[in-house]
Amino acid sequence: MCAYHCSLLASILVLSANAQVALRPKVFLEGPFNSDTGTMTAALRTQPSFPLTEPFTALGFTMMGGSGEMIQASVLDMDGNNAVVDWVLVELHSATDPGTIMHTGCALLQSDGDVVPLNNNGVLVIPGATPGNYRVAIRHRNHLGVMTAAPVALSLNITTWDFTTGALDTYGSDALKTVGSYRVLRTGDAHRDGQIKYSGSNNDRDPILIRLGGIPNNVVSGYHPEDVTLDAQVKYTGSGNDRDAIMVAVGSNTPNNVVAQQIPPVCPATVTDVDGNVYPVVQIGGQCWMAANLRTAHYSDGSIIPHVTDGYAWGQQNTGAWCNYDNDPANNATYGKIYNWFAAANPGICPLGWHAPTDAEWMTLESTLGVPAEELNIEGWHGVAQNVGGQMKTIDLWNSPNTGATNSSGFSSMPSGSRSSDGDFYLVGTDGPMWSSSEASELYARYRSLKYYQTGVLRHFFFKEVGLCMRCLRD
Ligand SMILES: [Ca+2]
Ligand SMILES: [Ca+2]
Ligand SMILES: [Ca+2]
Repeated sequence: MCAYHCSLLASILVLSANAQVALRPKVFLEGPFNSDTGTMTAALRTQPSFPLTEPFTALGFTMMGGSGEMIQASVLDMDGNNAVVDWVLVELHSATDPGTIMHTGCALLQSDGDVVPLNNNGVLVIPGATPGNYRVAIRHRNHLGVMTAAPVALSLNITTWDFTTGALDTYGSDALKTVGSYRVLRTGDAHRDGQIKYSGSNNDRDPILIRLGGIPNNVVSGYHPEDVTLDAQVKYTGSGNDRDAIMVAVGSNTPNNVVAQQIPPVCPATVTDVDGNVYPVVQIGGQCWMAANLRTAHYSDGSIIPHVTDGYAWGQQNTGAWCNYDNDPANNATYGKIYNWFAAANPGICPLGWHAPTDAEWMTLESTLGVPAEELNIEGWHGVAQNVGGQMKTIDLWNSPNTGATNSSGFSSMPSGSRSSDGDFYLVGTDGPMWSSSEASELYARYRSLKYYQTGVLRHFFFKEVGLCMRCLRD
């Protein structure tokens, strides 16, 4: 406990439960903070719209435990230093990969900064977390979150982290704001995307005006994300308004400044290949996948992947090559490039820090989306009853009936077709086959495919000289 930052307090309590971790964080939110008293105003708790169910799941936060938790309305009656200011989300991140969230737990924040369990009393226990080393992060729905710089040992012994004094090293750069002698979480992320912007696209100021029906002098009461001061009112003008709080956050003289949260995202929003192509990224379970097909013409070391258009030559390749479907460059932007397996299995095919998925990594994806364990290893269609293919297919591009397509996973699989070993092109509009890096035998390699009239995912193998599309997975 308390291995790195021992200005911190630690005390010992033996819990009777299974091996769990107990912690007592302390944090201040800028919006309701009063530096004269060193406490936060707890104005939201008296609002009828204060949620009794944790708000984070509905807002799309990554939940690794604690989802759906509720509080008793009576815990909001507590007054004084222990009055409830708002919900916060406590995350335990991997010690080795700071972007990976291992466990989450919902908690209440008290006026004096204590982060406490949902009964507003005692010591927080994170569901499912076992003793070990973690980075501890705390998030709020419209303040920028914070994380410990170094992994810290968590155990049954209560560990206290005080983010309010400046003594605790935090992850990234300048994660907290200094107010008097205190450190606080920065407010102003009304349009919640992990950054505070006053102007430009996706800024945090416009949502305030929208909440007010476009009338700047309106005031709307309640529990709203645009209330970045947490005084239970959304205001655009006048004293204590929420717009000024955002302007102050970015700097009154630098309205175009952007202040970013210093917690690494679980997955980056995009990834860029060596040619400069930018791909959207989707998180599915613990995996970060490209949400579009690869279209690089170079390996990540900059060397060229040969472009082979001739059909006979294509079938004779035993080294990496690419082409576009029908040799038509117009297909590149939508469907990406078609690669033979020799290119797909080259360690440099994906951007640095990314790789072609193995057969097992495809299974991880399939399992996350609901393919039963007993189906994962079979040759053929998986997850038909669970509509796993439908969860992965784009709702456009595919030929009718595009059975089951919802793209609810965000994977955005496209019917990109293939090139056979005779050099001909097949199946655009109907099939979306994608390589794995795994061999099936000397002549064959594993792939996955989706089909326009299928709800499942196909696991099968093709000759290595066949051309299929590719997805990359973050290491
Ligand atoms: Ca307290
Ligand atoms: Ca924002
Ligand atoms: Ca307000």
